[in-house]
Amino acid sequence: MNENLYSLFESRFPADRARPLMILEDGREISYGEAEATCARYASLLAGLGLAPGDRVAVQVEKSPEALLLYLACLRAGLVYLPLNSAYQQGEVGYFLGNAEPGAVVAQPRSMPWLEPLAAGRGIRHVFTLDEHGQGSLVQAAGAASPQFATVQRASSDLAAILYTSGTTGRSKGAMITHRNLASNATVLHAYWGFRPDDVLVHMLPLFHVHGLFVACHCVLMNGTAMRFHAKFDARRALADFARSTVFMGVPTFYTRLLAEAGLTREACAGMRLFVSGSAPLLAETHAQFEERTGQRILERYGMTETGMLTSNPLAGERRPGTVGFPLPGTSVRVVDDEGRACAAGEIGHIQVKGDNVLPGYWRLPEKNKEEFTADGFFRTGDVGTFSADGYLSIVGRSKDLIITGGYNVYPKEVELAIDELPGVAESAVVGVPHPDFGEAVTAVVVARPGATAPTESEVIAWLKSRLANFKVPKRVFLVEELPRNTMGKVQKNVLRDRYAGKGA
Ligand code: MCA
Ligand code: AMP
Repeated sequence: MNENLYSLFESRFPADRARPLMILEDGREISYGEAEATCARYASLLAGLGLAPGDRVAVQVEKSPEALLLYLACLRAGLVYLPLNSAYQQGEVGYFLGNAEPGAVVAQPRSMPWLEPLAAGRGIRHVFTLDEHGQGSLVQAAGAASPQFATVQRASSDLAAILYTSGTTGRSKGAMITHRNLASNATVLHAYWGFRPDDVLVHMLPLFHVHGLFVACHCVLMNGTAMRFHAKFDARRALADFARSTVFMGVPTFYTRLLAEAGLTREACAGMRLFVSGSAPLLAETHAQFEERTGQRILERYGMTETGMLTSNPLAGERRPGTVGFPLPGTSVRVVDDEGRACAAGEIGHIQVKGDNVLPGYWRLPEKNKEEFTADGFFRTGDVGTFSADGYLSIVGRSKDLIITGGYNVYPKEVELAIDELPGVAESAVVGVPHPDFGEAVTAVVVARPGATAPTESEVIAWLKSRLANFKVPKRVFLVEELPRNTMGKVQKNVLRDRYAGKGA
C-alpha cells in the first residue's frame, strides 16, 4: 500500500472529477479533474529536474490555487514541501534555504532580485516564479510537462513537509512532518467535525501555515467537496459566502472582525453548520457575542505546527468557551507539574502530548529533540493548562516566551536581537500586550547606549521592517532609561506587560 498522503486524498476524490475543488472569487471553478492534471504537470516537472523523493522544495508565494496544487504535486512526487510565509524578508529566507538545502525554490517574482543570487550562492539550481495570479515560470515550464504522474511510493514515516517555527533562542527550527502525521490528523478531524457530502468550506486563511494548509484544505480533500477559495481574509466577502457555504475556519481576529460587520446576523449564517477557531485564544466574550448575533457556537480547537491538532470542543455536546475541548481520538494529552507528575483536575501544569500526529523531531537538531521530548516520548508543547473534572482542557498560559498576534507566532528573542543590532541601542525587551484586533500586539521597550543618541520609535520600526516579516514588527516602541529586573538580574517581562497594557495599539 502506498502511504503517500496524496494517495489517501485521491481515494476520497469524487467519482465525478468534474465536481469543483476550488470556487474562486470571480466564480471560476477548478474541478478535481483539472486539479489532478495540473498537479501531475507540476510533479512531472519537478521530478524531471532530477529532484528525488526526500528532496526539499521551498515555496514562498502569495496564496493562489496554483500554490495549493504545487503542495499536492510535492506530496505526489515524494518531495518535502517547505512553505514560507510570504512576509518573510531576505535574511529570514536566507536562513531557511541554508538550513533546509532545498533542491528547488518557487517564489514571488518581486523576490527575484535578492532570491536568485541567494539561491545561486547556496547551490540551488532550480528557481521558479509564481505570482498571486498563479502566473510565472513554474506554470510556463509545467505547460510542457506530462499531465499524468504515478504517485511516488512513500512510507508513513517519510517526510511530507518541513515547517519552520521560531524558537525562544531566536533561532528557527524546522519541524519535520511525516505522511503519517498529516494522514492521521486529517482522518481524525474529518470524522470529528462530521464532514458531510454537501459541505462547502470558506477558505480565507493563508496557505503557508498549518491552519490554512493542513487543517482546512485537508478536511476538504478528505471530503472530496468544494471550498470557496479567497486570496485573504475579508469580512464582507466572508459574509457573502456564508449564504452559500457550510463551514468556516479562522483565527480569533477573523471572528472579531466579523463581529464589527453589521451584516453578521442570524440570517446571514443560517446555512452554516460549523465555525471553527484556533491558532490563538478565543476570548469567551467573542464566543458569547458571536452566539448572540448569529445563534452559532464557535467550536474552538487547539494545535501546534509540531503536532497538528491536539484537542477540540465537540461537534455534538457542549462547546465550552475559554476551553479547547477534549483530546482528539488517538492523541494523548497530559498536564504535568515541574517534576513531570500528573496534575489532578483543576491543577495547572505543562501540557505534553503524544500520538501519530506528533512530529518525529526537528530537522538536523538532535539536541533539540532530546530537550523537547520526555523520556517516555511525550512532546513538550510549552503551553500551560488544566483539565476540568469533566475533561475539558483550558490553556492558561505559556512557559515559552511567545507572542501570538493575529494568529501568527512571534518569538520576542528574534525581535530583540534585531533591535539590539541597531546603533545606539544598549538592550531591549519585547512583550505582547492586549490588542483589540490582533489579540496581542508586539511591543518593544528599548534602552539607549550611554552617551549615544537613542533611535526614535519610527527609526526602530523602519529598521525592523527592512529585516523581519511585517507581523513581527512592534506596533509601538517605548524608550526607557532601564529595564525592570528581578534580584537575579532577569528582565521582568510581566512588569512590562502590565506597564504597557492598553498602550499597544
Ligand atoms: C498583518 N499585520 C499584522 C498581522 N497581519 N500585524 C500583526 N499581526 C498580524 N497577524 C499588519 C501588517 O504588518 C500591516 O502593517 C498591516 O497589518 C496590514 O497588513 P495586511 O496584510 O493588509 O493585514 P490583513 O490582511 O488585515 O491581515 C491580518 C490577518 C492575517 C487577516 C489577521 O494576519 C491572517 O490571515 N492571519 C492568520 C494567521 C494564521 O493563519 N495563523 C495560523 C498559524 P504595516 O502596514 O505597518 O506593514 S498555524 C497555527 O498557529 C497552529 C498550528 C494552529 O493551532 O492553527
Ligand atoms: P504554532 O507554533 O504557530 O503552530 O502555534 C502553536 C501555538 O498556538 C500553541 O502552542 C498555542 O500556544 C497556540 N494556540 C493554538 N491554538 C490555540 C487555542 N485555541 N487557544 C490558545 N492557544 C492556542
